Order: sequence, then C-alpha cells, then structure tokens
Amino acid sequence: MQLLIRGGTVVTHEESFRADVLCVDGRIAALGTDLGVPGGTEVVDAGGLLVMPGGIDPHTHMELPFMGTVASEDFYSGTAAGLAGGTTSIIDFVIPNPQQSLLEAFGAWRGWAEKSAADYGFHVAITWWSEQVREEMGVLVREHGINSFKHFMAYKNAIMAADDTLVASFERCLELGAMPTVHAENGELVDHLQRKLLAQGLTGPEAHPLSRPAQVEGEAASRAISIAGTLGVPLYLVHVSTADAVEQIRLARRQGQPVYGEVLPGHLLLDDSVYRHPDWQVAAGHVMSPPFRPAQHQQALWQGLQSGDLQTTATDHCCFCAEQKAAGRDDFSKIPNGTAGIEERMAVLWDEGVNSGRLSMHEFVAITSSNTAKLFNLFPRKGAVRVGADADLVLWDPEGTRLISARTHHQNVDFNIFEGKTVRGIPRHTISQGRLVWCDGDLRAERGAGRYLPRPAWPAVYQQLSQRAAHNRAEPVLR
Ligand code: URQ
Ligand code: ZN
Ligand code: ZN
Repeated sequence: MQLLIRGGTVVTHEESFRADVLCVDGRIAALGTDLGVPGGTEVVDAGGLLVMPGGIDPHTHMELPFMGTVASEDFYSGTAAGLAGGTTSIIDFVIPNPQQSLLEAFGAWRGWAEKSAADYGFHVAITWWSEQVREEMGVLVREHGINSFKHFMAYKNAIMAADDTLVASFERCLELGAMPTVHAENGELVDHLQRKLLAQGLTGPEAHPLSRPAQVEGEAASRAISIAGTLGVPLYLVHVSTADAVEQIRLARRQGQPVYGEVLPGHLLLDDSVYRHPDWQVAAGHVMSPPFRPAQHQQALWQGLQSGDLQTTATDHCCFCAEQKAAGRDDFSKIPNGTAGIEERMAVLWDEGVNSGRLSMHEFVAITSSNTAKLFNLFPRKGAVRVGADADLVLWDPEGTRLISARTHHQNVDFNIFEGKTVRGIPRHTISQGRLVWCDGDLRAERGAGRYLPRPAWPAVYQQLSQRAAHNRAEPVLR
C-alpha cells in the first residue's frame, strides 16, 4: 500500500516546511520535494493544505458503562467520528468496578475495542486497593503496555479513590515507571453539596455546577499535586477546568515538580450559563464533570496552554442521548455525566486558538498530538511527521469552513455542545496507517482496522525526574 501526499506544507510541533510525504505499508517512508514515486502509488493532492500529525485524544470513554447506563458511542463509531475530525489515535479508559480484577476489566475493554477504526490505547483506573491491585498493576505494565493509571477523586460510593488509595497507587506508579493521572474533584464535597441542594428542592441541571464549584477542583488538584510531590512521582491532571487548578499546577511546575495538565475545548469555550437554558434537555445535554465554568476561568485555561502549564487537549468523549439524560429528570445528580467532542476538538481549537492568535500552528500540533504522544510514550511513532513514524496524518485546510451540528456530525449521539458553531479550519483529508480514511467529506473508516497501542513504562519524564531527584537530594532516588 503506497500513498503520496503531494504539494503540502508539513507542520510539526516545532517547524513547518514544504515537502511531499510518501507513505509505504502504513509508515512514513520519505519526505522531500522531488520524491521518486513507485508504480501503483495513490496520490493525494495536498496543495494549499497543511500536513500535520494525526490528532491524539488522550481522554475518551467509548461504550462506558456508567451511572446505570452505557455511553451511546462505541469504539467503532467513536473512532470513525474521530477520523472525520482529524484524530487518528485515542487513549480510552479501563474502569474496573471496585473489587473487580484489573486484568479481567482490561480483557473486557480489549474485547470491546477490537471494533475500533483507529489505533487505541488505555489508561487503567484504580477504583479500589489491595495487594491484588498492586500486583495486577505490575502485570499490566510489564505484559500489556499500560503506562498510566487513572484515579477518580470524585464519584463517591462508586469509583472514587480516597487518599489511602491515591498514596498507595501513586507509590506503585513510581515503582513501575507509570504516570498517575487524576480526575481532580473532591468527591466528599460534591456528595455533600448534591444532597444539600436536593434537600433545598433544587433538582434541575442548574444545580449541577452549584454542587461542583471551582474550589472543589482546586482543593483536589492541590491535594493530588502534594501527594505526588511528596512521593516524587509525576502527575497528569485530566480535564482541568478552573483557574484554581491551573494555579496549583503553575506553582508546582515553578518549583520543578513534573505536573502536567489537560484541557477540553468545552471548558475553553462554554460557560455555566448552559445549565440555566430553559430547555431541560439542552441544559442536561451539557452535564459533564467537572462542569462548564463561569466565563472568567476560560482566560486562565488559554493562558495555561500558552504558558506551557497545560500541555494537552482531549475531549472526555462520553456520550449519552436525550432519553439517557432523562434519567435525571427529577434529580440532577442522576443525569449521566458526559458530553461528546471527538469530531470537533481539532477544528474548534484551530478556530478559537490559531485563528484568534492565541496559539501558533506549532502549538496547535503540540497540544492536539505531539505532547500527548511524549507524555504517554508514543512519540515519535505517533505525534510526528518523520520517516519511520506511523502514517497517521491530517491534511488541514485552514480556509475551509464547517457548521457544527448534531444533524450532520458522525458521533453517535443526538446532542452537540458546539451546536450551530461555524469553524474556519477543518480536516480536508485524514490518513490512518497510510490509508485515506476521510476524503473531503467521504468517511471510509474500516471497522476493526484499529490496533491496540502498547505504551512502554518509563516515559522521558521519568528520566528527567530521576536526574532532578538525584540533583536535588543527596541520597539516591528511592524506588
Ligand atoms: O469523569 C469522567 O471523566 C467520566 C466519567 C466521563 N464523564 C464526565 O462527566 N466527565
Ligand atoms: Zn473525569
Ligand atoms: Zn473522563
């Protein structure tokens, strides 16, 4: 299988240059302006287009069983929608039930993900603790290519990890060379405020953000950062949504602590007024956690991306249709939490980030692809346009426009948080494993074409960490 991408401008996280790109058997084989083209090579005209690494979405929940239902997007439809939006790899989540074997849950998710149209990896959530969990983390790292473990500090009485679990699991991550990640909301405060609001008769979606104010994220972020800093382990915070959490990350990084943060386009663009929409379904359709915030938090999130205090963008793609959201018609705490976004992430970030001048196109590549690949040890196989890398590319049309709507999106959900937004800057073509899978509006996703992405332990951040620890302390780094 040979594909020549001709006439484009390659844009990476650090440079841009005119070059044709030859893809052979799923890998990038050559870059240059006068490439010899082997017979039988398919040619894609990239004139006027930017050739960038395919997007990597490090936070999705395809067909997640959650809050009494199952997310409406499965691994095939969700990765296909991602390809339509320029995203060519995802990192999803294995979320064991408390007391469930991690390996058993991992096997289940692996089975569900076999239908994927694009490459996929997993973070594994630590929802309980025991010697068995500790052992199975080691098996997952050594034998299954897991190098990141998720901790939900929210969702009390469900999947919440309390401090004792955080400490034990973070210590284990350090031993294994794995990245601990957190959903930073204080689950005890959320539980208390939910019950208090319901007792006051506030049952509608407007109460959702009131039960999870910014301090709830700021406190949890600070606590997780302190635990990680004390143990000497890196830390990645998912879906950072508040100035409070950005400040905690900034302070830690200024002291040299390896803390990283992810942000969702929804939190960059939307505010908490959505929860006061007169149409219950529209308000409920925006219920996700952490909630969309008062608008003043958005500037801190953009500045976090500009300053490098936040490194990645994701979607937390976790879809529930109207009749699923209706489970919380009389009690907002029962509205399944989650919104879509995998198809729009890159176009929304280009339109609001690059077109506005907030971000350079190199920063765009960094936050949509390369930084994630580096943090989770997929670089340069992913997130790079260089010989030997996977031929996962997006051919970006900076002048193309699209109206975002649930009526036309490829996501398997009947709601779109960016409904009605027109974006300028769209993926004209997407190439996955050297195949043209999105061609100017024609989606050619292939069920089952996606491959599982094992990710080695000890990403570069650990090398930095050990050097820094050795430098900062007389005694050797304790492992
Ligand atoms: O919390 C998460 O990341 C999962 C359960 C998706 N739902 C959400 O509201 N973010
Ligand atoms: Zn979360
Ligand atoms: Zn999530």
